Amino acid sequence: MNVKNLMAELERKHPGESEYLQAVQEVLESIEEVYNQHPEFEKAKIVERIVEPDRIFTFRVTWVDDKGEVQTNLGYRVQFNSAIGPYKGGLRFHKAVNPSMLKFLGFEQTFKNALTTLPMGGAKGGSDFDPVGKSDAEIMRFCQAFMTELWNNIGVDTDVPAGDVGVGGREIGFLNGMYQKLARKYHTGVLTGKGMTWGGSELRPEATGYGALYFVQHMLDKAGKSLKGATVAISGFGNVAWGAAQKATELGAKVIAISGPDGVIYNPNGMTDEKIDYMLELRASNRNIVAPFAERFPDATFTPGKKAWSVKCDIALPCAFQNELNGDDAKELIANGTWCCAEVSNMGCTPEAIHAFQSAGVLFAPGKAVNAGGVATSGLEMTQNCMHISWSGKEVDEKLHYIMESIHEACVKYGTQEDGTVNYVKGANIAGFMKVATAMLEQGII
Ligand code: 2IT
Repeated sequence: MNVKNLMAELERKHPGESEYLQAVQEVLESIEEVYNQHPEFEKAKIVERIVEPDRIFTFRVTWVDDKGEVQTNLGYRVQFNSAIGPYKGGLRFHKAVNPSMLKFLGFEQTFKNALTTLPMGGAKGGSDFDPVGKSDAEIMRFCQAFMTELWNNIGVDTDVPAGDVGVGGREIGFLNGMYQKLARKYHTGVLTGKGMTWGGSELRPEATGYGALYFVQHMLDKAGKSLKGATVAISGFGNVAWGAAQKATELGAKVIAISGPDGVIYNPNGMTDEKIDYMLELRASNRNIVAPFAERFPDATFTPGKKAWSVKCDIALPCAFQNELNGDDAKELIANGTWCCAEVSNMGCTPEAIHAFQSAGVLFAPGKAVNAGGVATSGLEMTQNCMHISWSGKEVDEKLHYIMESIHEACVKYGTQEDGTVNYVKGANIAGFMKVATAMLEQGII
């Protein structure tokens, strides 16, 4: 394999798909050396196959808003790779959703799911529907309209969607209701992230953030550091940021920043249960602003237009969106003494930021390892649904712990460098790739 030639070919085939090309390039650069030691991969053209999705469904979603006006959005499902199991991955509702974004997410999901130890292939989907400012009734009508197109392409053993940015428990409820009505199939396992009374798993809402902090714990242990007393800056205030803030606080760290598109909240005294609960209220309001946090809690201050990375912290946890932490942000963090950055969002850091962290000796781990606890717990939800049982929160948490530890071990196995430190980007990419590539190789040319 020659990364430069492969990337040139992909750029020619998929011009302008910047997020997708960025995600592919990162993985190819990490695996190049190992790949070239496997002539059987080269012969089966594994890499040329693995970078292209199996298929993409694109559809129109038409619905009527509260004013009676007809609205039209685009809907997608990218079924990326099914070599190790049925397609699995979230749905993102965000105004910037396009095929490039969903292809990058589906590609990342394929390797992330491989890391979880569970048998799940990779997928992603969503819509350019913008939930900001929408009423609950509008969100319901949109979800129903979206499912009228999607239902025929998903299923318990084929493709199992879940939430992502803009899709939480409320949306999964509306989507599942419509799925059952259309498909006349009442298996509880066709979507994950369900409510607790209709097949949801304990701890699924918390799992992405909790899993991320378990991973960070292992990473810090290995480096002889600890979360205790560390200051943490978190971007975002949604489901992922909420779980991360909760677990970081429980493990003895102080969460001193959260942020939104409108600016940053500086929270010098750390989180309380009340503050963490309020994050849920902020999210549910559909306004996508974080400023009211400082009105509600006077010991916190709001600065408009600033990112979480402007706050001096030990540990930075991007929990919002891709490329939300760039090279300049990384430099600012490094100058302020940050010694660890773990991506909790998918591809939260730009390549320049990752490079800056790695050159400065900042502990860095990529999203597909750090945030895999979310989809792993979705996998556990599928298992419970298929067994028609539900595990206690304690049982799910134990399994989540084990999975995050396994992912950390896989990163160490494939990412340990000559000086004994771990390159987690390389480790995660090689570990995920080796599993999917081997599965593809053993199942022939299809
Ligand atoms: O990015 C992700 O891993 C998710 N949005 C969760 C996907 C899932 O199927 O639970």
